[in-house]
Amino acid sequence: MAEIFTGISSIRYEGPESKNALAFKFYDADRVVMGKPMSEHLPFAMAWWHNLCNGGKDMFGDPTTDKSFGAEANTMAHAKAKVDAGFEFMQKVGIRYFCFHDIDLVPEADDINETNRRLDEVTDYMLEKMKTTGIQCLWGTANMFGNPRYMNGAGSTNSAEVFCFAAAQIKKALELTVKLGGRGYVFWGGREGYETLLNTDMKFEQENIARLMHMAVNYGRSIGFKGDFYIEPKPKEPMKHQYDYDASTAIGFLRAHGLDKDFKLNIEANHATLAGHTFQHDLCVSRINGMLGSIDANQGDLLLGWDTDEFPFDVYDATMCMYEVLKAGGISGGLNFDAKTRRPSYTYENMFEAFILGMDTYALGLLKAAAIIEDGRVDEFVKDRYASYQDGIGARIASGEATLEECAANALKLKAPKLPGSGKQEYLESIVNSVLFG
Ligand code: XLS
Ligand code: CA
Ligand code: CA
Repeated sequence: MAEIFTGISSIRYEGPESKNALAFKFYDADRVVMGKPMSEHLPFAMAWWHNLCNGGKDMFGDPTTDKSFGAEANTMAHAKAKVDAGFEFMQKVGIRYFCFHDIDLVPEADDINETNRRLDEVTDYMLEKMKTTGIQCLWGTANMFGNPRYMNGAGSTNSAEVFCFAAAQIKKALELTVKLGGRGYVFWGGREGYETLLNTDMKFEQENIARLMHMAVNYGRSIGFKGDFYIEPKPKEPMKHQYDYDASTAIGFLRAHGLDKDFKLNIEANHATLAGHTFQHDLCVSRINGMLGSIDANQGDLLLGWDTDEFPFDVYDATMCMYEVLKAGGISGGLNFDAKTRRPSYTYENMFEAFILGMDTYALGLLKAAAIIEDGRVDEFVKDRYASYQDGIGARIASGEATLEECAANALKLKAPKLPGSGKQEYLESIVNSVLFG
């Protein structure tokens, strides 16, 4: 098998002083941070769709990058060339995981039976590569948004026939995820939403999504899938309203339908900001509910109102992300670069530069988050801020023993409360700056 990314060798750590575009400045896989090597804190994954399938096509123009990898489009030869390219790429970058949608792997046939046969063939080929390289599958999923049959959703579709096709795709994608040893299985409900309530029975649609998820859990467990199922929240795009709006909404849905034992969340940075939250907000909501499973590590552009899926370079965001991950005691999933190079960055070398940027950004995020925790001033401040709940009436409130009458009597006795302690936001922000840049 011929080398695809010729002229690019394995990417090495050279340190912050390095000017070599094809070297890591901060990601040093074996460096131990808070008791664990960076590579374990940061189980990075390559998204098959962006890195191997997406050539930069957008609504206004054709692809700028050639992702044929020497094979004819829409053939099994191309599917296998993508496997060759993907494994060579991951080995050179030092990425240990990948994520996939079913139809990222093979061209979809008119007959789903033939698509399934192709999927079997390509995953046999992937499995061989996985054995020789040690590269693993982070998660699998089914693309239930691209094909026109999903115009009205998959679980939420108005057509029982289409619902069955979604079930068939999930069944196969779960089988493939088990075959490839995937840690997780994702539901991103891109078309699970609506354009107008004039034609939509929202209650029925949401219940049907839950029914489909229950079917997936039952089947997955029956074939030995032991990993987590994930919902990946996103508020909009492609639909105007998507049911999995944000982490809180998705957790409420999972609990309402008895799915919370089998599901966690896959939080994507760019989706959180589209929902009007910071990335950290949705990570924190997931963490405090015991549901932080996996992360799609990208970033959006706050000047644009859509999902730009950029490689992350914002060290503040990466720091606050890793702060949540460290507070969660790690995640069972990983950090998937659901990100694509900008359209004018069209060379193979640019693909490597993008991953170097993302991995270095998260390495910095990890180092800085650990430093904030080790510094201790932020944690200490937060603890002190709630000190009034440590004894007296405060302790009775926190333990759930106090009654409304008791609290009210306390207020009447005090006549007027003291002002609560200062929030000192600016002081805390300056601590973060001095930890980041001091
Ligand atoms: C799209 C989503 C999608 C999921 C997987 O916005 O990010 O790529 O991660 O279906
Ligand atoms: Ca996205
Ligand atoms: Ca994603």
